[in-house]
Amino acid sequence: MKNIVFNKDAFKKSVSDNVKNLYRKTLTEASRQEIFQAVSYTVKDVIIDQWIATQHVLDRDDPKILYYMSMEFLMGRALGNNLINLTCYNEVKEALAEMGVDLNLIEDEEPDPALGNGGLGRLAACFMESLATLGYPAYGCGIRYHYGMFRQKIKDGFQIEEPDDWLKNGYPFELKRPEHSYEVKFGGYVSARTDETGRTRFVHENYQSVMAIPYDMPIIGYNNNVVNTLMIWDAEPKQSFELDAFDKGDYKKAVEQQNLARNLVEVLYPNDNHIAGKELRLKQQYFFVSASLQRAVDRFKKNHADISMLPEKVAIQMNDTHPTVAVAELMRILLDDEGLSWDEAWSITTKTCAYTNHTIMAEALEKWPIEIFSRLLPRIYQIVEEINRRFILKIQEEFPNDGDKIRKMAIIYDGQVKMAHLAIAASYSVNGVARLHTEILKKRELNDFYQMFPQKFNNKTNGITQRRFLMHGNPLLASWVTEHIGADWITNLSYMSKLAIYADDEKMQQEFMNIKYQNKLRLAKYIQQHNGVEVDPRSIFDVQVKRLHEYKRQLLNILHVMYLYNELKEHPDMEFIPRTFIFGAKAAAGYRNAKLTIKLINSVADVINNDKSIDGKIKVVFIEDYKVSNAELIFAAADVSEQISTASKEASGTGNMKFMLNGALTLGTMDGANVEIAEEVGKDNIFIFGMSADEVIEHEKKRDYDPMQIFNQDQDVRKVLMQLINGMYSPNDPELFRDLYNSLLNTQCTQYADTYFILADFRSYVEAQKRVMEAYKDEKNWAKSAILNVAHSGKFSSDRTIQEYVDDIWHLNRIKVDLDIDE
Ligand code: NBG
Repeated sequence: MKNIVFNKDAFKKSVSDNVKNLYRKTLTEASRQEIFQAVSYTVKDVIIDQWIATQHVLDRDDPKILYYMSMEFLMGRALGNNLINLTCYNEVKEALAEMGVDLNLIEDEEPDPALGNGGLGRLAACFMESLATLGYPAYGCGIRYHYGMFRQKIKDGFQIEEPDDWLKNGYPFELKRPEHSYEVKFGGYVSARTDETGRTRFVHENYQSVMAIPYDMPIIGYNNNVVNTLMIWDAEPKQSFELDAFDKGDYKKAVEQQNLARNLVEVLYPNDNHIAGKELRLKQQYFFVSASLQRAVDRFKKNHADISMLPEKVAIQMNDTHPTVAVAELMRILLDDEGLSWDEAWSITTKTCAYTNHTIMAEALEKWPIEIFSRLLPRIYQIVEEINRRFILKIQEEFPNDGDKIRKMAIIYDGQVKMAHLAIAASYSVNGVARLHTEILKKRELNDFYQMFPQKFNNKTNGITQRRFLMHGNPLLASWVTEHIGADWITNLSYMSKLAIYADDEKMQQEFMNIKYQNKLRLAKYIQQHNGVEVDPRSIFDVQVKRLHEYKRQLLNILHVMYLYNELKEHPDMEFIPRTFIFGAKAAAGYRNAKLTIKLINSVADVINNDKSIDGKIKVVFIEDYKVSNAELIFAAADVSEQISTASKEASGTGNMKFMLNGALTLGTMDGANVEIAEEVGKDNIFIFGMSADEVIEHEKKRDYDPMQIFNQDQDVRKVLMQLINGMYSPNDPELFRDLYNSLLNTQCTQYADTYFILADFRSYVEAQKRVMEAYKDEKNWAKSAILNVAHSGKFSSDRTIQEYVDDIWHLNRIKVDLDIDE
């Protein structure tokens, strides 16, 4: 059944009416932003019917529901993707064209809702989309940050952060739901009272509280009428100056309570894979977790009198440790509100909560000082203490003669609350996000826990949604694929393998390369407009876009560019295929080496792009404000995908999958999901280099790595590093890049010199880059490899990932939504 009978005239009339009603303007008088709003409201009208119908199915069938708890949802723009999933993108485009409106320009008016940092937040967004497309009932639970990920400006080559005021014009795809508001309490103290039945009750007093107000955003399944909900919580003060009886007349407290509400959800912490450890962050965590759980339990209780049935109807997935207070909050609700015994409450909690680990980076592991935790969340802290007490008894039982285990595994130790330990103790499932990552968790990082609970551990290799990253981002390639193998890939990406038989077909190769060329033209135009740099669409587009982090080794990439430039200067006639090195990356505002690396990339770009003597053979481009919307253009245009993290450090990566789906060849280390990409596509169609994870871990253990040796022995390395400190790229301030130089060589500046093995992998990277150039010379063979990359991307759909979560962890059933349910 086609879900929407698109009525062009009705659509056009609705858009004109909306412009009139919203702005008192005719279409010709309206601005693009106003037309964007009007079109979005028209689309929302269509969505609402499906949304209501989906809710009615949930009410009628009472299926098990997933609550996906995440501090981050990096949604990206909604309009285009909503139209695609409603299967009326082309019809709307046509209708608007008849009205003299270009849909692409209208889409550009939408702010990117950037309520996330990078991979972790974007994964949550892809998961929401796949859940809806597969028809699984799910709520995303998060925070309605007033300011999302900062907007990046580049000034004199330096990153400047500007606030992302994404709500400034009003966001048409959200719906405020004040009728589902909840109170969330902070601070105060807990006293124990004995009630009339003789039971001890814990009463929370003298607290401050805020109201949590949910805003719902629709998550539209592809062509199936299913509309799930992302509920993100805003904070409002409890009725101005309303205080509990206890505090009546306390003016100061009333003001504090108002300020709490005002600050709580103001801004997303812009750290990726790094914890700032700020008190406000813990408040944010408890705030959205408490509100979401209260709503989940209320919803459950509407249909069920017996709370012990909760695990049959509710699954809670914790996206990293950020929402881990959920386990203690659920215990609190079950103990204090529902009056269950500890054992009953624990049994329910540990059948309901599951945890995903997204990193082994030490600086990303959440540990809260007891002082902060207990002061902010006194009752929750009591509960965590009791969980810890019982957990330690279990550890002693399991490892009777090993006192060290308690030190290593306790939830509270050394004055800190360790959130990962709490998550593992209270979850029935602990998963990593790529096979290698999960193996490292089991064998090393979480080995103690794995010994104790082997049955909890499992792997769920990440995935991405092909609806956004192919259909929407690369319509030319999407149509070409459909033309040749049909449209099944849209909802089952494994069908892509049918393309493989065409990989040797020269006509197909040409068509593919032509599409790539068109996409490169599109990106070249964007770069011209945004950077004022002209790039040759016939050059190799070699791309590294992702968060700036030392372990992701953007520094290795730019050092290689510097090396290549030296080579070209020394051997002007050497064989060379023109190359455009494209970077895009935000650095956390306080991360000095990351920001300096951005400056270095821009400085190198300045020198090389303006050196006439190399004839434009190398261009370096830093794309400002890398975000979901320009990412789609970039993936579509890439020839080479740089995935060059130090092996063992990148848990999975998901950009790697988006490039592959768009027919770029990976140049990468055997890290994260690169390992599985290599396995799927075959070693002839990928460029692998560098140390293995085992080698890296071995050197870390032995502490026997000495980058200075490489510096002394490899003249090319030496030359490039000297150029960091001789003013070649910073004539006015030769010391500018000293810290980067030091990070590679100087043990005094960092704990270990070259923590991320950049020099160790440098030669191997240079060799791999040579292989890339050799391969590109043979255009037909390159096209073949590129087509095979698309063909073998099937595994990396988030549809596959979600189905595995459903089969192994959540055990949900699909719903079916017919639009005439109410008629
Ligand atoms: C990130 C990893 C990535 C991974 C995403 C999604 C965190 C803490 N982790 O490798 O660094 O792809 O999570 O799983 O942001």
